[in-house]
Amino acid sequence: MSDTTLPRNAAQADAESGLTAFKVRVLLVDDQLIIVEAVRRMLSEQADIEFHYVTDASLAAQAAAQLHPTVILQDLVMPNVDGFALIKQYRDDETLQHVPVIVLSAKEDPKLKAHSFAVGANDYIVKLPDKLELLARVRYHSNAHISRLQRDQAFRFLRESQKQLADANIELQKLAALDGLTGIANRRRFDDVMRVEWQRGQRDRQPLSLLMCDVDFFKLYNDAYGHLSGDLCLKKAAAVLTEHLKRPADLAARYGGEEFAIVLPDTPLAGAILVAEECVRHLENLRIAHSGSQHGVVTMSIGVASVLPTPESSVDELIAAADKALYAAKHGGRNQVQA
Ligand code: GH3
Ligand code: MG
Ligand code: MG
Ligand code: MG
Repeated sequence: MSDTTLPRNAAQADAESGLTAFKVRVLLVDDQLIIVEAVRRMLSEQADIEFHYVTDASLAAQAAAQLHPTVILQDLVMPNVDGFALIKQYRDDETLQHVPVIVLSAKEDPKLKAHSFAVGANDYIVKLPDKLELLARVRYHSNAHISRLQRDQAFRFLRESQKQLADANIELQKLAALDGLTGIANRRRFDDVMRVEWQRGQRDRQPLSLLMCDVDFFKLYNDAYGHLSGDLCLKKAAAVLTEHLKRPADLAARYGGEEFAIVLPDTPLAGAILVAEECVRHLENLRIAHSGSQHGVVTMSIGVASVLPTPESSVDELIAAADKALYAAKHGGRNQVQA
């Protein structure tokens, strides 16, 4: 087993810290302890430099992957393992391929130098170098690598932030279309959907139906049971309306106060009246006590209108027609549908 100083959790610590404060972290791979000691002495007084080493070259790649060094000092001649092969191995490893490698060679030999660079080394020093030179080269290569890591980290952070912002925007848009009390579509969404469905109906020559729904004697309900009970009652009415929608394109919206609207694209009058009847009966059958109503329970009235959208007609006319039918339902005794 080789003599090493590897902290097992160095990579983990980096990953957990979020935005990392990078340190110069040197990994020396050399089989000779005397060299290890000499290099250690040269680097030991530097507060910003962390020194690690491995003397068993067969463990070098694994050690480097664990440690995330900012620079590797690499011996060339070691028992069993060729330093050049090791450098190639680093370059083939996704996590190590960008880590600068300084060859620490016994020989001043142009061929060895050339080959070192050819297999992917970043620098070449002859052992033992002067302390000042070693420090300068270690710092130079480490700083370049740290800049790269910081840039990668900043890009990742930016990408993640952009994604979060986009997600938040989608959520905001959804929220902006919803009524705060009942959770169904709000007036703004109703207006948007009406405009779109009007155009679609014109293009496809399909009828567009609108239901205007209004809770009966709701002012009296508030007076008798209080506003909080009134709010709860509106939530129940909204739930009743959404329950009777049959197609994905159908929309129930809170039009305002205790009034709701239902948009039914591609639906003729007869079909729309059926949906309205179901809603009126359903709310009545909930039997929510209402002392101020002649029915004794909460009810609603619905006016229904349907048109074949044309360039000559308008959304406002459809709304006015449904309003008029609603007025008739109120005057006809409430708790009913008129068209
Ligand atoms: P009608 O049968 O003719 O529709 O009588 P109404 O009392 O329901 O009609 P009116 O328009 O006079 O009263 C509507 C009431 O709805 C008055 C208002 O206080 C109440 N209201 C509107 N919005 C809300 C709300 O968000 N919560 C509660 N609790 N009440 C609301
Ligand atoms: Mg050696
Ligand atoms: Mg009203
Ligand atoms: Mg009302």
